[in-house]
Amino acid sequence: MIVVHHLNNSRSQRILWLLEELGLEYDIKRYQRDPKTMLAPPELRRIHPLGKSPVITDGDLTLAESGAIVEYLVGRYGNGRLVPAAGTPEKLRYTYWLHYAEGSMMPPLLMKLIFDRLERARMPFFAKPIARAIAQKTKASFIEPNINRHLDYMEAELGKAAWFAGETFTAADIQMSFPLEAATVRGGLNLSRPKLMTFLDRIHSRPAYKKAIERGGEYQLLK
Ligand SMILES: N[C@@H](CCC(=O)N[C@@H](CS)C(=O)NCC(=O)O)C(=O)O
Repeated sequence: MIVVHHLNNSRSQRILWLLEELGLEYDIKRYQRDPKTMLAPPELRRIHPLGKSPVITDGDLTLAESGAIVEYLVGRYGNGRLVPAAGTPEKLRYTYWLHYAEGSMMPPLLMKLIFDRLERARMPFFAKPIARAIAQKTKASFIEPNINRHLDYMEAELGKAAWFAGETFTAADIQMSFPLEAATVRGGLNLSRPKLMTFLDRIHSRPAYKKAIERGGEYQLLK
């Protein structure tokens, strides 16, 4: 049986969604973020040394890293579903977006989260103006322009085809959901980028997405 080690409000929601799209049976082992630090609890490090979510176990196998989990699940259980045919331009686009989500889009969104928190953090009064100035300067000069460039790029790419890899929905769209959802809460993604917002509407209306939310529980992305 596949077990998803699922942290509330996290990327592991994506894996539940993929499993629902594939119609596979799975169990969920739940972990709660520390309400102050928002970090995963130490129990998750017993499953994988990094203690990050998602991690899956499947028999003797323990696998972390969302992209690797997606590739494993579609490869082992997909029977060709949710992946373009080998050797096609769509397959290359699929591979590109599967890696882009965590490799390129998440880093500036994570930096935004950290610097937003630094700006709001409690600290001695004399340190606050300095911390705020550093946070604001870093966001304005580096992080926000970077995020905007990514958003413009993805908006243009979704103008070329219905889904990220082409005209057919694939697991790359599942992998891309998390950075785009995160961008709506902390990256300034809104209706000024209609293709991306329509993409989110379309994925949110998929029955498998809804079922995964029902099973996963709380899914409020961090600000
Ligand atoms: N690139 C990794 C990132 C994993 C990751 O950072 N997961 C977050 C949840 S969204 C986490 O476990 N955060 C809690 C912590 O760092 O303690 C992946 O895609 O699996």
